[in-house]
Amino acid sequence: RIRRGSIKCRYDIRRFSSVFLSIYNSLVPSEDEINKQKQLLMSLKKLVKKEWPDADLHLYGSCANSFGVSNSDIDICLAIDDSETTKADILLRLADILQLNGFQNVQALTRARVPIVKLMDPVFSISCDICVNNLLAVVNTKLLRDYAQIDERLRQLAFLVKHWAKSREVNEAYQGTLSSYAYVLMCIHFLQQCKPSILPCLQEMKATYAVTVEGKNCAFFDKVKELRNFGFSNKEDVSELLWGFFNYWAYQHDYTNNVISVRTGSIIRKHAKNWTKRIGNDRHLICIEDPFEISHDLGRVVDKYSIWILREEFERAASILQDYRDPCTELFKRY
Ligand code: 3AT
Ligand code: MG
Repeated sequence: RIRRGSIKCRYDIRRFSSVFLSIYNSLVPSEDEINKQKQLLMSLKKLVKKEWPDADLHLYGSCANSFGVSNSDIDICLAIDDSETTKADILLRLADILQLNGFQNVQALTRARVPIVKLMDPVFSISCDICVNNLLAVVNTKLLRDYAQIDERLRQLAFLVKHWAKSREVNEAYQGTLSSYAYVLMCIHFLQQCKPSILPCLQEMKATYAVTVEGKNCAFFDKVKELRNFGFSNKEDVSELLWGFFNYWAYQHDYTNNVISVRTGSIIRKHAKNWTKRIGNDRHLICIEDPFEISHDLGRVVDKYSIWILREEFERAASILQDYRDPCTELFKRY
């Protein structure tokens, strides 16, 4: 199957920039919401410290990586010494403490791929997941947050892509489509490879931040304030980038041979990673390398059925942005 996108939009896509920006602004969480999240974190910290004085809580995921739309759930990681006990026991004890302190819908999911306690805060009605010692997620959260500070177009693009993915129901990793984390990495990759590039590759630069987590050396340049002018020579705005993103995933990406890699700021061949054939449930039909767990393909959840859904959706989005007189409503139309 060979399909090609056009290089140009039929209408001047910049005419829609203000509409896209107002959609973006409507998705950004308010100060008030962020303060409520902070207060919830503080009250949870107090409870945790009382039981485990040496433990701590860290926010991760979209409430901390700056790609969270308003009213998202919040993700929290409990950092604790688990050498003498199991994660499951810690979670069960935590669930008891939360229940005793008035939290609602408390549930310990100890058999999940990432075991968590779910809860709802009775004051602000914020839903929250707490995991144990998932420190790689805390570090990848920092990487995403640091990228977001370099150029505001990343945040604009990623919010619109996430909003599109949720509206079109292609943001459900357990149903064979992609996680929010995967979409943000796809946006970062797109802005790294565009010409002139809008984002650098922080992991290829001199490391100013380095930690070892689960035996993995996580190091990158994090003095991102110094990179504020990095993408200056690229004048594309959010509407052009959104169209470019969908055009890239619809027509330009080589799904047969290539892996996108934010870690190297470029493309890697599937051959080089041994991701050429299905092993178990890992099919590697769209390959997105995790920046730290480099044996981990975030596209592995995509199966031979959902890859077609995804690619059809990328093509649909690209063609709407290319040909429609008024693309904004159609693009985000509920599936
Ligand atoms: P939402 O706004 O909640 O959709 P999110 O960024 O919070 O977006 P998730 O709730 O799916 O995304 O995941 C929470 C965080 O967990 C995001 C990332 O730091 C980490 N994470 C998620 N999936 C993976 C993965 N497959 N590998 C490594 N880290 C992951
Ligand atoms: Mg989340």
